[in-house]
Amino acid sequence: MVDQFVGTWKLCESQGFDEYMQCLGVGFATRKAGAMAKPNVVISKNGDEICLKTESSLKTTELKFRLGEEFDETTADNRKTKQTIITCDDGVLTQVQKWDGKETTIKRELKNGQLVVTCSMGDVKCVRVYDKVK
Ligand code: A9M
Repeated sequence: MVDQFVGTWKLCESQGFDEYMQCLGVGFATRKAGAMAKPNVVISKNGDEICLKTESSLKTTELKFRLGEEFDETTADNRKTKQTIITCDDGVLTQVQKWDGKETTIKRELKNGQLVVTCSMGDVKCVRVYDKVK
């Protein structure tokens, strides 16, 4: 059920983000900018189209997608992914990104009223927690 994710969320905790960005291949300066950013994530729905907007003073990205339908994506660190797919099962929104023969998974789920985002690539795991602001 995607409806539970709809709202505006603000980053409040982040663990392992620098290591995860290194694993993605993000350079030093961009990693420092990424570490400083305290983004808001705005999730909305229009029919079966979902919009996931990540807003920060440094950069804003917006994804519009339908569950289970592949799309190409340009990420905040400028990777050009092919056939990104986002599915929702058992209350977990799972995004799989593929680029240059690499793959990462971003899972979003609600725990105790917070949005918990777990990014994994190989053995590297990053957890980012967002509080609901509205
Ligand atoms: C997340 O909290 C985790 C998504 C992980 C995306 C990793 C992309 C690397 C970011 C590179 C930083 C670029 C500098 C601009 C700062 C913009 C802040 C964006 C950080 C995500 C929940 C949000 O869906 N995703």
